[in-house]
Amino acid sequence: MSVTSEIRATLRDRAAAVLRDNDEGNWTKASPILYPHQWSWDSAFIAIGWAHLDVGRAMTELEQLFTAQWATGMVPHLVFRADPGHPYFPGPEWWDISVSPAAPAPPLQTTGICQPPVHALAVQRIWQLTPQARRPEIRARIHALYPRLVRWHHYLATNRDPEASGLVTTFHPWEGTDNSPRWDRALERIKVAKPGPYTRLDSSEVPDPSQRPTNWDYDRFLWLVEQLRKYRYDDALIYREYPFLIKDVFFSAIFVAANAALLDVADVAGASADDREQLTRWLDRGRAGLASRFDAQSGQCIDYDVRAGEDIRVRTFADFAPLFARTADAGQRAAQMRLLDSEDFCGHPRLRSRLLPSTSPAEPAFEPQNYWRGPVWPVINWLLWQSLSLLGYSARADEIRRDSLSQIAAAGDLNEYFEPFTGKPLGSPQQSWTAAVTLDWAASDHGSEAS
Ligand code: 2M8
Repeated sequence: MSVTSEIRATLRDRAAAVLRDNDEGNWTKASPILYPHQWSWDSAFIAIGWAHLDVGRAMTELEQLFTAQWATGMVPHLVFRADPGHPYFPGPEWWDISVSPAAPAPPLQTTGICQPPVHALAVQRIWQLTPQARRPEIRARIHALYPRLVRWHHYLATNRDPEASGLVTTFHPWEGTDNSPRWDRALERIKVAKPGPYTRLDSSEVPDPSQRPTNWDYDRFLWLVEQLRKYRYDDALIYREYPFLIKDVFFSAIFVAANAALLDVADVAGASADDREQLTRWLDRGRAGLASRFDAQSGQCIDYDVRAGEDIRVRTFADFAPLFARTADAGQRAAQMRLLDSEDFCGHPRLRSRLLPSTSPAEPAFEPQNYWRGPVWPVINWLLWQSLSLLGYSARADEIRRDSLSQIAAAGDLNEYFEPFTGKPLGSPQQSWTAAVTLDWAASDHGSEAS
């Protein structure tokens, strides 16, 4: 299907309408019913979407999120906003962040974990899209937010990487890709996994519960939150005692790209020499950390289970961490590009188009309809598109943009994720981050209308 300028214009209008409908004034619901609060990395993508409509509103999205930053520097994965119009589980009672001295003071309510640091990429994109007339205002706002962004990165480089390995340790599947098979073995090792009684709401809010994590997953997700709460969200204690610690190469790759983005806007923000020096150190360390997890033979980058002391060898989109981190290593790039278009990933004969699925169709754990276990996620493909564009693979990048737009156009409802063989829309409709990347793609015409 070709993406004509007419289709692009329709998509732009629809995507803008989704952001406006989900807009709560100074923050945006991740989606109207399933996710009625402010999620961290969703907000960063959403800010990129807003930047196409109003750069000031885009900055407000990030500024609001950062009001919930913890004293440790952590930006929480979810900020519970008052009166979201729909119930969400698990809510603030389950997290009870009052046990931590680092948590923000009430009435702010958040969770006690975090998500990939896409925020710096958002600031960079906002600045690129800021028209001349608004530059003084936006520059001042970036200047004011920058120290908070540096503190957030400092948290990730220290509390989440006490080994100074360049790899970020994640504490929970909800720190990005919920039921990805990357976590299966680590979750299976958890023996005592019965949390307190609870009632799920999510499975009744999508048309088909088989598109969501299972109850087995939820038992473990919730039990892990109980453990984090027991350790008062104290990172050092968690590191010593807690059963789920993963060196997550995808999260780490976003951190590398985010450090590069903060350096890119350092002049705009009037960054100090100290900040620049720290960011450069984290950037170099992150690159070296990812290189240490790269398997030249398979072309994969491999997560590491810190508790079990073992590699996590499951073929997922996270294998492409070096691409997401925009690696400067030509050998790694070539191996990754070969893997990307191999039958294990985008070259799989049954795929509808060469978009990156969340899990390889050749992987035994692959499930085409189930959340992070197979479907195509527009936001992940947006990250890949950006990286490939920056690395000079413009034709391949443009194909991803075109195929993503035509998939979204055919489905019509700006869904959360898509079935990779048929393109069937799945999960939540009117998902804000899908709308956001649609706006960015629709505006990024590299001169080809093509099919
Ligand atoms: C999904 O996660 C939430 C929990 O945080 C859920 O399933 O209820 C994930 O896709 C996550 O990455 C995303 O930020 C969130 C909101 O879109 O939904």
